[in-house]
Amino acid sequence: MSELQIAVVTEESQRKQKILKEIREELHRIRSYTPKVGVFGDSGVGKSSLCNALFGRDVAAISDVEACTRQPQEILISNGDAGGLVLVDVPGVGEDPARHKEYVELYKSLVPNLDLVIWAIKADDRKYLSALEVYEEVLSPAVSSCPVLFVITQVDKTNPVRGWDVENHRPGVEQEQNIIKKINDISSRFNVSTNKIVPVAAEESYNLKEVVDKVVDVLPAEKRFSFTREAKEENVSEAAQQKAEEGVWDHIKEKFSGVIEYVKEDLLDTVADTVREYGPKVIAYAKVALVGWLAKRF
Ligand SMILES: Nc1nc2c(ncn2[C@@H]2O[C@H](COP(=O)(O)OP(=O)(O)OP(=O)(O)O)[C@@H](O)[C@H]2O)c(=O)[nH]1
Ligand SMILES: [Mg+2]
Repeated sequence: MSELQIAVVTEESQRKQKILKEIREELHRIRSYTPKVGVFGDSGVGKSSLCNALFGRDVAAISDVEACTRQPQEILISNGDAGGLVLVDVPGVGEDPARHKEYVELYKSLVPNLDLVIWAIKADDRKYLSALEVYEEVLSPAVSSCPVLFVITQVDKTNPVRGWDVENHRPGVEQEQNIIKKINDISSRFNVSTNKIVPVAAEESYNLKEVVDKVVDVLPAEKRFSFTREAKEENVSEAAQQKAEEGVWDHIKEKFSGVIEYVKEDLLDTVADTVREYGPKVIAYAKVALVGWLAKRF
């Protein structure tokens, strides 16, 4: 090789190394991202119970008698690994007409810093007029770009209450029909797609996987992984895992569009390097997902 050829090869390899380093840094950033999730809903609808069930950790003391969440409370939940997740538990939406304005201002100041809002409505609650007002002022697509997932809580209390399928921990036939009615009602009142409304019964572990699936659908690509990382493993479906993992790579492809083709061959090794810190399961999964992703996207 001539000196010129050697210089060209060296320059090329340095350029590749630089791109790969930037990709590695971006991967690390999104793998260890700490998402901030706001949980909105009247007092006692089951926000804390839902979070405890979703994340498998004791998020906050659950109270039946007194409203225990008055100030927005930020709770960092973490399993000791990278990232964690911040839950923002906000005081009851539309509970106290006298404080309506104050609450709306509070929500308005919170929302721009949130990656997701979980809006909880209790299955047997009929009067969500003030909640609707708050939603329109604070979170509707006209005023905010924050993704929102509606969760209908305590659906085991749906009429007929005795219709709950105790053995299989799921709604009976009649309850199911009423749950569908409730979904349609919320969909038309809040003007949101039924895809963004999930019925759950946290204390019955009913439909928690569906919540994670839908969260993954409403989050932007680069934030999906961080949410599935923190959810309790049994609540994360394979499809959710796959979408979350693909979200990582779609984000990388988008952010490095123009140069990613150039380092395509080296990406697999980079994956192995970068996910090592997340344990063997993630390595195996990320590799499988990446091979499939490369085949699909290139
Ligand atoms: N039957 C039934 N009860 C539930 C379910 N989820 C929560 N509850 C009960 O509802 C009550 C309120 O639950 P929390 O999780 O404390 O509600 P919260 O929205 O966090 O309440 P605040 O913190 O006061 O705003 C508790 O008694 C729970 O045991 C459920 O899926 N089914
Ligand atoms: Mg609570």
